[in-house]
Amino acid sequence: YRDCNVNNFRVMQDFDRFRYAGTWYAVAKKDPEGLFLIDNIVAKFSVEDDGKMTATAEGRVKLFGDMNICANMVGTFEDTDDPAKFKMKYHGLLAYLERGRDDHWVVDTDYTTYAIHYCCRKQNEDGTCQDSYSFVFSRDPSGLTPEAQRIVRKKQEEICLERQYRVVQHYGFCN
Ligand code: FEN
Repeated sequence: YRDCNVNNFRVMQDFDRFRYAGTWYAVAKKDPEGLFLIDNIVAKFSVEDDGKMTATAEGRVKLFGDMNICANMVGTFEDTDDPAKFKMKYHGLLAYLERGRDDHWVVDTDYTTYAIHYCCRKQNEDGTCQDSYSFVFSRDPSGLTPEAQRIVRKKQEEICLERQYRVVQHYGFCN
């Protein structure tokens, strides 16, 4: 049986931010409530000289009904006592884009093909998640291998989000 208490979710063991650095293409996502990146989502992670992890993300967002823009977002990460769990402060390069502070958990990765990210914004009384978002990342924009897909599906089940993802399209909107 499955434990959907967020505090009991297993995350990546011995997470290595240096190996995680570089470009990741979102190939699937589970949206939070409210505004979010739509598609063409690419994240780039770096490790600064002081050892802190930072990232940028771009993706299409829809403003005022039918105007599409490519949103450039910047995230800075605070470490916690778990190496795979961070607090991320983020903002958009344009003032009207969303800003905030989210958890940023690396649930699983092999560093070279796939990664699964998770954020719970709001927990229910029983510790399950009320408002979450999650990305499946790939080093290859054309998608994941069948082996990686199998691992990802299993992890999505472990974080109680099976069947809640949609494919993220890449058609060069932000290039
Ligand atoms: C993540 C990892 C890499 C760094 C960052 C990440 C998270 C990015 C988030 C972006 C949210 C963007 C929104 C944009 C917006 C995890 C990929 C930073 C959480 C919500 C609108 C839409 C419509 C409007 C105004 C703003 O502001 N969208 O009228």
